[in-house]
Amino acid sequence: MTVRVGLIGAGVMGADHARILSTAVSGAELVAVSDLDAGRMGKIVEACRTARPFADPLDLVGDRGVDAVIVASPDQTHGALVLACLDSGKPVLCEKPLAASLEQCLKVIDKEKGLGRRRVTVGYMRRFDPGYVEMKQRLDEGELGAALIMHCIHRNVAAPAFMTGPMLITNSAVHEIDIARFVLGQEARRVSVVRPRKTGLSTMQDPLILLMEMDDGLVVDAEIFVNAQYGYDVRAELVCEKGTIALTPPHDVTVRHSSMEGFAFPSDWRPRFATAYRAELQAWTDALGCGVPTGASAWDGYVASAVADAGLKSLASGHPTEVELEPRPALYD
Ligand code: ISE
Repeated sequence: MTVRVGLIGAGVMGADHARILSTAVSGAELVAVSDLDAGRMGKIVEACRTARPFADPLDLVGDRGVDAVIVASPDQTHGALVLACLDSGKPVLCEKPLAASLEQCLKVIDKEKGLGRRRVTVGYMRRFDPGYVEMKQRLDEGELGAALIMHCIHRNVAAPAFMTGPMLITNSAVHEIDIARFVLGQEARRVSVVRPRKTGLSTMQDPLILLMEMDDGLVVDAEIFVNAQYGYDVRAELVCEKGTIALTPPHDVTVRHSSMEGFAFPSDWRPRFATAYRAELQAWTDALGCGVPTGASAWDGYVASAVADAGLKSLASGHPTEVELEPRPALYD
């Protein structure tokens, strides 16, 4: 059976999801797209002839020809659209963050609990990146002993115009929060944000360092630098009792030229995480037919946002902030 997918949001990520879904995922067909910008929406309809345009995203959600929805609209619209999908009983893959407030994340969880089954997947695609998957697997195998420190680096070329200071945490650092939870299998208990000297190329606190103290005392440090200029660069190294595990820079060739050796950095996250995005969409599609989604759940989305929220408080106060989590409902065990 082919799943008929509707896409809300035709920006950078929406267009990428549309392309991947139409060219590299089996068992799904893009049948609808909605965006406030008719030009962007039109481009997707033109590239993907099976997609009908919808001016109103709620009409898309309610349309009987749409079986499942991808939400890739601006961050502040996510929560309401996910709730609308749940009202229609439709599965939804929502880009991160799950919602703009913790209250709204909890509303999503409540509604999903009421349905009695998981319908929401949050687009923390790094969970499908082969490097992070192997890092987790090797840690779980136990040969390296316990993890002590996780070092993370998250650098973007330049922040988009809509990026605000808090978004370094709610939009970028949330990936580090989620992947640390995924790899380590632990929750962050306390968060501190360190403010290094600011780059002169931005008015925001950029870079910043997010420090997470995890359940059993191990520490995760994540440098977030969204105007790093030279390329999109994501790194991670896990320091364990008997060794380390680090992601290797993903590139196909090394070039030697003019007395130098090197490789090119991608300009953003789409090429860097291309394998992960495709695997995420395929896994989501496969689960729609037969069972429980394998990606990040609404609970994972809530926790990432709760840790980010503690980070925002620490950024404002300059002090470490405890992470407060609601009890985890059985649906997410
Ligand atoms: C962006 O929204 C993403 O999701 C990227 O993966 C991340 O690296 C970037 O910092 C975010 O702004």
